[in-house]
Amino acid sequence: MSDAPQVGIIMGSTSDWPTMENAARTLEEFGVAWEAEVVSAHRTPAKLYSYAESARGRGIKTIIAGAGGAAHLPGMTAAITDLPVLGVPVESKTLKGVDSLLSIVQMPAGIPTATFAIGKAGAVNAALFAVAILANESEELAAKLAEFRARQTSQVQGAKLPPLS
Ligand code: RP5
Repeated sequence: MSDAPQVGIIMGSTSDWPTMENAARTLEEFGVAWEAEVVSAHRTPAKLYSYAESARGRGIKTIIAGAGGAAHLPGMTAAITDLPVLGVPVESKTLKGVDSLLSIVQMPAGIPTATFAIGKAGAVNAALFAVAILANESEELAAKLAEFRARQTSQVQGAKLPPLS
């Protein structure tokens, strides 16, 4: 697989990294090359524009965008590029990420922005979704994804509940 990043992970703040590194870790498990940057829709709007506008030309196939609070980063990114944008609502302190979720999920018709679960589950699933997108063009990646799913199924099938405490 090529070393050039195929997935761009962006987030509104360094404070989002503990959530978003779960996406990076998941991509690593599949050997998918990624890049990560802080790109804020409201603090660095010019950087957002240049990042999103240049992404396709740099070989990026899909962008995972995480943000919290008034989380307009995923939607704004999707407005600038027609690459698939996978939005991760980061858990906020005051509203527990419900604000982030609603900010990302309620895009008006015309600019689709995929929306995942709040927090770690969303970051992991966005990465798995990115792998699924890339797997359409890679038999090697499709096989790895099938293996991952089979392994997960057998782990659950073999799970033992603890005795009553
Ligand atoms: C958003 O504001 C970021 O995505 C982050 O989740 C939130 C808080 O940012 P900091 O104040 O921690 O930098 O833009």
